[in-house]
Amino acid sequence: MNAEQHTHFSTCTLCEAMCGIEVKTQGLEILSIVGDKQNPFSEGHVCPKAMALKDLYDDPQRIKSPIQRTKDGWQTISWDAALDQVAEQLFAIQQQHGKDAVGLYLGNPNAHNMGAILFGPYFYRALKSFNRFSATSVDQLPHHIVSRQLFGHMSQIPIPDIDRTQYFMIIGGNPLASNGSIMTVPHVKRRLKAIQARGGKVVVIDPKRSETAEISSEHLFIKPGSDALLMLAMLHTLFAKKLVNAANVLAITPDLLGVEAFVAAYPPERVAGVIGIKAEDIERLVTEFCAADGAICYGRMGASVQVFGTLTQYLIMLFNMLSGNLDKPGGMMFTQPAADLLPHASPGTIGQYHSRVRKLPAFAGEYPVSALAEEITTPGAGQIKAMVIGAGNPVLTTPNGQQLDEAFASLEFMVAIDFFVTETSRHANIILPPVTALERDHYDIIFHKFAVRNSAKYSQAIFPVDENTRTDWQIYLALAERLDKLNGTDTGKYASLWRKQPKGLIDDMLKLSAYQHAGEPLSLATLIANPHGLDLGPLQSNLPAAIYHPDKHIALHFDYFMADLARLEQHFFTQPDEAENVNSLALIGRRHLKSNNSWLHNSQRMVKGTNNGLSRCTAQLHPDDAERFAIQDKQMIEVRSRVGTISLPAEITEHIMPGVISIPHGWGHNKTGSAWAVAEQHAGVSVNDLTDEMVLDELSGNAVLNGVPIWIKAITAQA
Ligand SMILES: Nc1nc2c(c(=O)[nH]1)N[C@H]1C(S)=C(S)[C@@H](COP(=O)(O)OP(=O)(O)OC[C@H]3O[C@@H](n4cnc5c(=O)[nH]c(N)nc54)[C@H](O)[C@@H]3O)O[C@H]1N2
Ligand SMILES: Nc1nc2c(c(=O)[nH]1)N[C@H]1C(S)=C(S)[C@@H](COP(=O)(O)OP(=O)(O)OC[C@H]3O[C@@H](n4cnc5c(=O)[nH]c(N)nc54)[C@H](O)[C@@H]3O)O[C@H]1N2
Ligand code: SF4
Ligand SMILES: [Mo]
Repeated sequence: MNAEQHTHFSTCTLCEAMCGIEVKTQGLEILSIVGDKQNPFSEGHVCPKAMALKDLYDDPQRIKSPIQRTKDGWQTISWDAALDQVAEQLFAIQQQHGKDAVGLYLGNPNAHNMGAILFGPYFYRALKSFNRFSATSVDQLPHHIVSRQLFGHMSQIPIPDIDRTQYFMIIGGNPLASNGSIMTVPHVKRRLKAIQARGGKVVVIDPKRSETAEISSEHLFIKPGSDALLMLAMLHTLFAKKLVNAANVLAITPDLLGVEAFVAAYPPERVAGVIGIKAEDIERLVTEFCAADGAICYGRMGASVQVFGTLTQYLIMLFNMLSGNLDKPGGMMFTQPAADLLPHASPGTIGQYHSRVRKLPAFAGEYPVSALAEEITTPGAGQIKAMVIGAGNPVLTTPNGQQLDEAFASLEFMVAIDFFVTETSRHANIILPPVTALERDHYDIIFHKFAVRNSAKYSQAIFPVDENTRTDWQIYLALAERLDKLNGTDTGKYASLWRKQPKGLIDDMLKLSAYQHAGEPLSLATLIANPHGLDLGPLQSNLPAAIYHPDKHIALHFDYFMADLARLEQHFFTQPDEAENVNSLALIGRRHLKSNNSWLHNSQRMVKGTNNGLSRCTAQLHPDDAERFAIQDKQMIEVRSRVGTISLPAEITEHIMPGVISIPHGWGHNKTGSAWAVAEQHAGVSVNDLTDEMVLDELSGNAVLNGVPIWIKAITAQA
């Protein structure tokens, strides 16, 4: 007899867009996943990745019980034995070598996991190690630092009010592939087209004519890594043309007009040749921007993971402020989520202490991940001897991944909280597998805060709890409790935490909210009763309440940010053109709608289809560069950087700026010992074997993944 069919309304957790989904199940089988048309926020939109949630659940290689590496291969062990062993090993290593001997790396999926966000910290605290790292420092670290300094909290980040803007300037973001980032925005294509339909403009500044550039009103190529110069020239123009219009923030930002002195040295003519955008175009962009009733200057990945990523994001924020677009409808606004984590979370501390080997600054309790390998391989007190990896694959996703791979092989112990044997977790002694996204309750505690409308939605797990499965929070809490016990720390709090669960904290936060539904205050029960989610209206102006500094002023911290102008001058205007640099190209990355960093390649549905006969892992280059280096389309080429060499097919396209080469990240599934049969057939190579752990955005320690110098040559005839 067939089990009954059920329909569940849930949320896709794969990217930041928070699309509502309708999931049909029968017994323990997922039958289908489609967009939830009744979801007021995503209105039925999904991208092809939504079905990957089913593939992930069904994946025959997904790990469902803890496994331990033995000389005879991986062996299944019980949850109790696995958790005990992990806690005992970590404790023993810390007893012998000190607390910092255990390192922690947290990957991107944690941000989509309320349990890991709310209960993971109990584990990190029990660990008491300063050696903490995460994917933040290959990503959005500059945004956090800018928000921490200006607005007083690392996560108080202004969000594009896309639905009301008349001018959307996108610098280094490709939302048509990524579905938006630090801008939770389902159906972004429709919303971008709507700007144009209401007479507004979408402008894309990108070294690649990306999918987003293709549907924009105007696209301008920019030389990778030079966005800070563009922003300086734009700010210069704002003052030179007397377009400053910052009445709404001047009273709370007394030194705002002081920006003029810092940008005086950057007229558009001075930077044009360096960045590849004509002076008159820079001036025109500024004039158009200021004429629009509601304009957004938004910079994302491309602008962040570069040599001046933090300075660029800072200047972008100054530009929004000085043009009167911060906190203004149609500009950059502060989302007010129903469950607000910010008042309960640390605002983030900058540079309070530094990494042991390279003395890189910590931010919010984490060191830059570019320093991880050296902290493992450099002997001395505080050397990392064991690693905990939670939902991350840094061997493929962080700079000089090859070096990190070797460093991981030298560890005494590793535990990975992951459901695959990946390029990283293959080094683990024990893998603790949580359930997949649809099997756990979900509330987007991070991405509701970054959304382009105020909204709230709680999704319950689509399958009943099974005593053989664990969610991430259960794993973290179980490890924390064991570690505290071994350390002789009071474990009194755990009984109530197990009872409360992360959803209890969500309920508490919802009850503090000013929002109401049907005349009643919000609570978990309200959201459970409304499984399509609640729309809580458009973004609202919220200054000065949005400021976390006690004086409610925006603090510009010229001393901190503008100090980087000296490095910028040195970098762009006084560096000698070394002979080798003449033949170098600038490496940039790219995303594809059917990938998600390193981990959806084991789904046949995600990797199938051809790219003009090639895999998706290609090196895109301009016809002029192909001719210069005598490279044919689809020919295998060798790409070399300071740290490594990879070989992959060339894809010649006019969509890329001359002098630039684009290679996607997250590929390179060819390492012995990982267990991803489909991914291995589409292995590709890892671009992070080229990115350089020694080149950083020095202000923040963020990795530089864009603008990396590389050298190419053809290696065979036609591939
Ligand atoms: N060159 C280059 N490198 C980049 C980037 C780039 O643009 N260019 N982008 C960077 C960015 S923005 C990011 S965020 C990083 C991402 O870097 P990482 O976070 O290190 O890598 P992911 O590929 O996201 O790895 C996620 C891992 O978590 C596991 N996982 C998935 N869901 C869950 C879950 O719910 N619980 C647990 N415990 N595990 C889970 C997956 O199986 C996978 O192994 O990559 C960065 N690297
Ligand atoms: N399909 C899919 N969606 C994803 C992800 C994924 O892997 N796949 N990853 C998710 C994650 S973790 C993140 S952080 C977001 C990121 O989302 P986005 O911020 O939109 O990032 P990308 O799609 O990588 O787009 C970055 C753009 O910057 C351009 N660029 C590169 N260098 C420079 C430069 O120096 N200057 C300028 N102006 N532009 C430059 C690139 O050509 C590219 O078009 O996407 C999320 N969504
Ligand atoms: S856009 Fe993002 S959230 Fe929406 S279905 Fe695709 S991956 Fe999921
Ligand atoms: Mo990211």
